[in-house]
Amino acid sequence: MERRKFLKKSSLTTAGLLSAPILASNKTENKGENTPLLTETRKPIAICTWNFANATAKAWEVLSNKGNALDAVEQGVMVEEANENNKTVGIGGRPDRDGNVTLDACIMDKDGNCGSVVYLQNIVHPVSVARKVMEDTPHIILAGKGAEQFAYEKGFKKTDLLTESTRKQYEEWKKKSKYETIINIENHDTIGMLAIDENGDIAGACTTSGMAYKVAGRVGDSPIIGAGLYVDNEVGGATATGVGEEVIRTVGSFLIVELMRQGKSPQEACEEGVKRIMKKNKGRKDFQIGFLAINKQGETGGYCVHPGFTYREYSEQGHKNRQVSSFYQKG
Ligand code: SD4
Repeated sequence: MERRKFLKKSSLTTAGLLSAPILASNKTENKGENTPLLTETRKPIAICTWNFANATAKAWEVLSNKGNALDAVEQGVMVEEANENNKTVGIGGRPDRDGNVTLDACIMDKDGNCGSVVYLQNIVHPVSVARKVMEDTPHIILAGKGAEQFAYEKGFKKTDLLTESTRKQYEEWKKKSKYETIINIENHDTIGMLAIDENGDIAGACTTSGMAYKVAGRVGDSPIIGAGLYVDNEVGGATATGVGEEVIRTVGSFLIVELMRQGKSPQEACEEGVKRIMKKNKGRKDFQIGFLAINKQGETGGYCVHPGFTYREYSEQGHKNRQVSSFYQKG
């Protein structure tokens, strides 16, 4: 009896606390869901972390042929999964400290459906396995051996993901066996992609081999819905690259989408996302994070901890590599 009363009271209090500021800010600042209706939507459009021109070109090919955003982001990031020279995604990705390449990926559609694979081995296209998890199972995340078995059942081929070049680098690394992040160089080529199609619908995908030489079994932010990727078709989408542990701690991509819902531009929301992380890491300079966001109108923005992060954008206005400002300045 006592407990029931308490629960009822506390949920009312929580509801009161939560709704008050939202109502107030809508009223006084006229921000949030109404504001975007005032501008015309820029669509179709595809953006991705870093300078992956071939990936956005592929996404654009899908979008400009009236394809949907979900197909565009899947096919776009697949370009990097298949690219052996990208040492942080798919085949050719750097292994964990035991020499195994383990992949993380996720995908999310306009209806909030999502699928994810974590710690997946021997499959070149984890994003497509994630899409199968989303479409063909009642689940969202499949891990490790189970995810691999599921992939084979869906017709994916077993492939050795360690290439000659990553094998050699790994042998070299083993001599010291020192785990360290090297800003903008070693660990940061994860591709996160967001797209809006002709219908104005948004989808996103994110795929990575994670941090090089990580502890076996480590999973980063990239396949975690809300951390490495989040899409809300009413508001926009966000994705992340960099040291995943820090992105998970702030549920970074979800945070950015929610900040946009409250009226922030994609740029402002990404800046706030990085600032939240830096607040928890006062004075730390040894890691990079890059956030990328798009809102329902096709406005884009990005922000990072250290200079060096860029993002690629493809729309009717052209195919551009966008420079991103950073929390710390050069030198
Ligand atoms: C991770 N966020 O696994 C990923 C790493 C990354 O480019 O972005 N690499 O933490």
